[in-house]
Amino acid sequence: MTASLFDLPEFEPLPGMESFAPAPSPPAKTRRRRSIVPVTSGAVPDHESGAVDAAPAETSNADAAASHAHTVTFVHTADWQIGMTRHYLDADAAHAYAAARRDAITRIGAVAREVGAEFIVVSGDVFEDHRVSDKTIRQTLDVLGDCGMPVYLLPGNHDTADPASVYRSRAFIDGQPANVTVLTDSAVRVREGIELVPAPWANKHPLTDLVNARIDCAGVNSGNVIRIVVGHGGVDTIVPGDDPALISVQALERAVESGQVDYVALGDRHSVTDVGGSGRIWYSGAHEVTNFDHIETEPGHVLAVTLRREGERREIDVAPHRVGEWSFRSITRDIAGADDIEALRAELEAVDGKPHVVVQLGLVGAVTIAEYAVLEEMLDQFRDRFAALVPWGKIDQLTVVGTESDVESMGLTGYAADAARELLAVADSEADDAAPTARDALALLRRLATR
Ligand SMILES: [Mn+2]
Repeated sequence: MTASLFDLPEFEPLPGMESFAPAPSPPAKTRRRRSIVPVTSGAVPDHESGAVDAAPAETSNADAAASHAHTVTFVHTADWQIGMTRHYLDADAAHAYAAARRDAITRIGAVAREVGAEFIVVSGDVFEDHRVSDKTIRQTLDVLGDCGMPVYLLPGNHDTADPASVYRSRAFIDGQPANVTVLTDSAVRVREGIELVPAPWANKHPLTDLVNARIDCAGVNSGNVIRIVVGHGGVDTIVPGDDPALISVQALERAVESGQVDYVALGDRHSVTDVGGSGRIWYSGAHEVTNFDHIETEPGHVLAVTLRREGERREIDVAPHRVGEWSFRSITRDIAGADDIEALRAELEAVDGKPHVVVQLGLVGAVTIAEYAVLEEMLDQFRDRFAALVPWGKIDQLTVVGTESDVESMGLTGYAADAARELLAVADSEADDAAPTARDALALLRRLATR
């Protein structure tokens, strides 16, 4: 098991592990302020250090101190996994979903410009894997080129920086826009006073806490530099187990507390998550949903981060912005008759933006053959209207209860009536694997017979 539990496409929490998966995350619209003095979130003055450097010689002590102050605003995002597909989407929906995941990058660029960001960091898993098509790579690079500011890409566990890496492909190298940088182990000086400390994945099974190892390498931060760590993987306070690659939150907090680093921009977990108690260690979450809402609680966001550092005095402002448009919803309902079917109809009807919503439905209970036929006809219609409507694996276990009189009411005779009775016996048996198929066949038979 690698440290990247949360981006496994179909990861379901193990029994008793539910409490680990969707850790508390802030409401999307809440602005998180931890500033000593609130930082104005608009455009960051282009070069306050430059401006102060140019100030006349009679500057006061306060001005002299300010000459060492640095402020930066940037956008933190991760886990785009461009090229990802979901098996439950048909061709149309899959196409729309892929396009949405690209369009969300365009919205990230817009958010970045709106908040006055100087750059965008993508904390790993930019691409789904090494096999993404050249077309996907080229289209992604075009969108990145249009962001209008530097974009730093970190190789994560899906897009490791190994010899077969996407980043070494001809399509990537030929198409790489000037504003796009693939991060390596080397620290990056964005500009005076602003530094990135990246911890890329060189292979899929690191044997150490890469992020804290890179922080150790970066050493003491004596120069009043704003240091932004860019890392990927599971943290030990959320992911259970003893994987040596798990990132120690305690070590991160020490680095933050001591002033060695100012912010840790993490990727791998698809829900936006404030890690630990410092308010300076975050997962941005995926920019667009990748899994159902009982697993991913807050995907579809990016974080606008403003950091200010002036000697001992440090300020931070972290604000989530919604960029995702799709949602994957898990719904379970007990169906015990016509009223419950109508309630479900009303609930599904009320969902906004159906072409961008995938519903996973777990129905339990018991219905008559006639009710089941109504339910199936209703779900058929919704299947056309939602991006997808799929049964929720083992949870979906509706029992069809029927009697001889149900079969008689279909008005069938001869072989057809015998077949209906046979199907009824199978549909009623809880143990039979063919029960769901028998149930569907009965409902279809009823719909055909009562037309
Ligand atoms: Mn990952």
